[in-house]
Amino acid sequence: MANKKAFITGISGQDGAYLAMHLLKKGYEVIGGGRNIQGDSIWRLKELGLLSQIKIIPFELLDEKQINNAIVNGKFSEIYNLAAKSFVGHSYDTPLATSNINALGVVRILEAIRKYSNTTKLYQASSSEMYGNSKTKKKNENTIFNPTSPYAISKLYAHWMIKLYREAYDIFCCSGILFNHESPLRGDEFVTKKIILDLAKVKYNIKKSVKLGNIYIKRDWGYSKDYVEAMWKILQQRKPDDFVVSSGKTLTVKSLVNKAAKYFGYDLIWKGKGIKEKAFDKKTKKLIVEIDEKFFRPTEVDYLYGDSTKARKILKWQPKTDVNKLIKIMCDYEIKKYK
Ligand code: F7E
Repeated sequence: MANKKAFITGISGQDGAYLAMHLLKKGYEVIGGGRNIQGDSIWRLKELGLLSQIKIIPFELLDEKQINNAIVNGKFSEIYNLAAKSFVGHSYDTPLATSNINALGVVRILEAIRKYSNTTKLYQASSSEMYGNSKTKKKNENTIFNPTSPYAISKLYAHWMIKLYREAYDIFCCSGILFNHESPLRGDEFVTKKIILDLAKVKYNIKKSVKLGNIYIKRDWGYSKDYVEAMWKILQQRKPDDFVVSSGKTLTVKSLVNKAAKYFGYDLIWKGKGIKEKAFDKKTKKLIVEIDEKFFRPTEVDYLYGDSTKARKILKWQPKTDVNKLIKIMCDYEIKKYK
């Protein structure tokens, strides 16, 4: 495949790094956009050994002029918009920035494509958070959205704008409605990484305990490396469309803690209720997990479970890594690092 040129916004994030790797393997020229493209923020690209193979340009979803210039000059075949304020918990403290970046930022890209580069294809990172507490058990592309956080609402706005530009202006733009997807490259504040990182710190006596919020919520967790393949496949279809990308299994934060703890040699027993609930190691009686009110959100999505039948059928995509394997990959990574 010659001369396919992809632009990834948010290239320094978990998905940006894995997607860059995927596209380079497919023979793409990869350009990345980032707000802070120096020092620590590009550790993921360094870790995957990609820095010498990609070009990174400063890119900010708030800056219309910069977006226009990047798109006019770049002549990209495909753009993957992965840049966002992505931590749901923070979105309650930053509703304006969240809306401006996650919602209006996408319109800035769509407008630039419509005006200056209308054959460029666009992938938009939509989110399972848009379903919020919708009553449907397994969520697919037709499930009614019921967003319950500033983050989810900003993503839903962008989701509808993508649909509008597809229908009104014939732009090839698509959304992947991705359920939670994790990896060793996940940011430290997201719950999977936080649990595993802190279990490692407890094990090696760097931390007293793992402190968590609501451990009874359920999520459908998959592996980011598998999910970036779906992003690419979405843009290779003849007709633009939206797809749910999920593992099809759901479990509570509490079961994830129990499973991960085993890799650190802990067999957890839980005692107490509500914010007094704690987990101890059965053998040594050592305190491992505590609940801290600080990590509860003002509103919560209790349960997310995705139905990716459409992606499996049309994209011929399916996850290769189930949640148990994902936990092992993430635990092995931290154990190696901390040992
Ligand atoms: O929380 C609960 C928390 O922050 C998962 C983003 O990629 O996926 C991600 O959003 C759940 C929530 O991810 C703690 O309340 C309990 O219910 O790992 P998370 P998220 O909010 O689901 C979606 C699909 C996205 O689009 C987002 O960009 O775990 N939880 N205790 C906790 N969460 C955190 N972070 N920390 C805790 O201590």
